[in-house]
Amino acid sequence: MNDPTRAVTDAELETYDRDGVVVLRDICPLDWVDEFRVVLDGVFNRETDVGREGLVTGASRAGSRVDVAERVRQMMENHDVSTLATEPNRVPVGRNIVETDACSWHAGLRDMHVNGPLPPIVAALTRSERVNLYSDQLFMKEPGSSVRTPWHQDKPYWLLQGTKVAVCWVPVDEVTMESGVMGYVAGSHRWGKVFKPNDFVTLKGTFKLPGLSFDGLDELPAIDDHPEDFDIRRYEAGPGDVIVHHWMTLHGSLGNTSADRLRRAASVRFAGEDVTFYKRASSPEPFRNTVGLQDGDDLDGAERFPRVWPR
Ligand SMILES: O=C(O)CCC(=O)C(=O)O
Repeated sequence: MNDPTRAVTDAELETYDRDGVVVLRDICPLDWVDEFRVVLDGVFNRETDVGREGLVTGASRAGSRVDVAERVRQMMENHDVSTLATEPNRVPVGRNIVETDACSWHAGLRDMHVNGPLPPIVAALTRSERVNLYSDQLFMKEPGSSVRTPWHQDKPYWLLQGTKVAVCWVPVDEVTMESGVMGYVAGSHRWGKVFKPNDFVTLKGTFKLPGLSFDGLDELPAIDDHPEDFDIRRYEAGPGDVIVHHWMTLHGSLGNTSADRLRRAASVRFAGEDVTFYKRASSPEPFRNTVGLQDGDDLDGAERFPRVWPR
């Protein structure tokens, strides 16, 4: 149950290298996905007072949790609605939870990242002899929540340096064009640019958090204004599938505008063999001030980044 159902093919490797994203169909055992869904639900539906404080302090040991739909509803009162991360002309209903770094406090979730099917997949795609877990982010878009995950690139958010960073996006529901399909700008991992990190609440805004610096970072291109200029791939996906992207690939998702489809997924982040710690000035990670490593240090030096491959 813990191994992938099959090996990554040469064609999939080639696609990942060329496009910076690849869809691996039917690669996770369904009984593993069933268990994963239960664990994710436990996180999404628990009673908690964890909020976005960690984003401000960087000292959280319980990650951060934001109901983006709730925040957008509040912001609609005094912001230009067209700048907010919603589908046009929609008022979000229900929840749109973004839960960051749950694997740092949830031992069961962490165990599924460490001992499940993802590590050998990442080792194959990044051609790495060794892989460490970095962190995770869990996404739940309730029907009608209509909040997009705006276009962004992961590199400016993370406390890492290197090239072999891969992200596994693992859906536990059927995700359709209407229920929050993921989109990727193919080839953008090779543009050589690092973009200002999006704040996830507006379509183009960046974080206004104390201590962060975006000096030297690039402005995000206006992808939604000129979609024809970009090679945008949207992939519907469901239980058993994993979409893997390179950390420099631009990506985002549409809002869940469906009437009755719940859309839950985990983004599990891994570091391959050339990756080291880096206290990145633009990183809003809620745990950024807790790691205790120096720039250039091996990730093995921190308990929160366990070695996951070889097993
Ligand atoms: O599920 C989503 O909407 C966004 C996922 C994401 O940004 C990621 O996998 O890094």
